[in-house]
Amino acid sequence: MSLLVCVSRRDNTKLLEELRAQLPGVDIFEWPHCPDLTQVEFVLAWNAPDELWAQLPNLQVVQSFGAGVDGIAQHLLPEHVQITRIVDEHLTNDMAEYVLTHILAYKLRLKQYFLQQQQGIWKPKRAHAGSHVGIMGLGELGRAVAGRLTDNNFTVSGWSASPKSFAEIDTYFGKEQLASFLGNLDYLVCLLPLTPSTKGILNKSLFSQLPSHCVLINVARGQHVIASDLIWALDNNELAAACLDVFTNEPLDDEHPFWLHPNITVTPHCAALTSVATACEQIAHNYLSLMNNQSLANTIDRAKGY
Ligand code: NDP
Ligand code: OXD
Repeated sequence: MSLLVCVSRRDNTKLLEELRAQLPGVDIFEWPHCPDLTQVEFVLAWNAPDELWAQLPNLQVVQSFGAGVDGIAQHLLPEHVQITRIVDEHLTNDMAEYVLTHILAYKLRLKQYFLQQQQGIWKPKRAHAGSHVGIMGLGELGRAVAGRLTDNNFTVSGWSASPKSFAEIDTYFGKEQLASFLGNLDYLVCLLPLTPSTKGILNKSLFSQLPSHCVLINVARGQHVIASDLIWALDNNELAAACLDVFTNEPLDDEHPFWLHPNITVTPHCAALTSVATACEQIAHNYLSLMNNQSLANTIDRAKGY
C-alpha cells in the first residue's frame, strides 16, 4: 500500500519531508512519479487532475490538502472511497481574524484614508454605522467567524442548508429563508462549500435582495460569484463594496477588472492557509486509521458533497 501526494501548483518539498517523518517506512510518492499506481490506497490531493482517479483501482481515501473538497472530482470516485479534509483550529482562527479585520477596516474607512494620505487629503468622517453581519454557511469556519464577531459586538445572522440553533445568532436555512436572511444586512460573508447548489449563488438576484449599503466578503470560492453581476451591482449602487479572497482562476488574471475596481479589495487566497505541520499530523492519523481499520477524522458526507 502506498500514499500518493498530488498537490498541484506548489513546491511540496517540505510537505513530503514532513509526511515521511510522520510516516516512517510508508511508501510516499509524488504524482506523476509513482512506480505502481495499483498500490495506491491513499491520495493527498489539491487540484488533482481528473484523469488521475481512473488509474487508481485500489483507492480507499482521498484526503484534501485544505478545508474545501471542491478540487476533488467526487463524481469520478467510486462510492466506497472516503473523502477527508483538514479541520484545524489555527486555520479556523485565521479565518475569524481575517473576516473581523476586513469588516473593521471597511467600517473604519481604512482604505479610504490610506488613499487620501497618498494625496495629502485631510477629511475625517464618522465610521460606518451598521454592525449586522450575515454569514452564509455555518460550518467549522462560519461558526468560528460568528463567534469572533459576536465577541466584538456585531449582530450576527447565519444561513445554512439545515436548521440550526445558537444562543447568540439568528439562524435561517434553505432557499425559502434566504430572502429574510439577506433583507437587512450590513455585511454578507460567504463561507459556503462550492457545490452544484452553491455555484454562482452570489449573483444579481441575490445582490438585489441586500440593502444597497451592504459589503460582500467572499472567502469561500471564486465560483460562488458571478463576476459580471458583482461589477454591475457595485457600479449601480446595489452593493457598496466587496472584499474578495478567492477567484475562479488563481492567481487572478492580470487583466481582470477586479484588480482596479475602486470598490473591490483583492487578497491572494490567504484568509486561512493550511499549515503543513498540522495537515501532516491529520494525514498521518488518517493513513494509520485506514491501515488499522479505524474510522477516519474529518470525513465529508459524500451524499451532500461537503
Ligand atoms: P463546512 O462543510 O464545515 O460547512 C459548510 C456550511 O455550509 C454548513 O453550515 C452547510 O449547512 C452550509 N451549506 C452547504 N450547502 C449549502 C446550501 N446549498 N445552502 C445553504 N447552506 C449550505 O465548511 P467549512 O466551514 O469548513 O468551510 C467552508 C468553505 O470555506 C470551504 O468549503 C472552502 O471553500 C472555504 N475555505 C476558504 C479558505 C480561504 O483561505 N479563503 C480556507 C479554508 C476554507 P449544513 O450545516 O446545514 O450542512
Ligand atoms: C481551503 C482553502 O479550502 O485554502 O483550505 O481554501
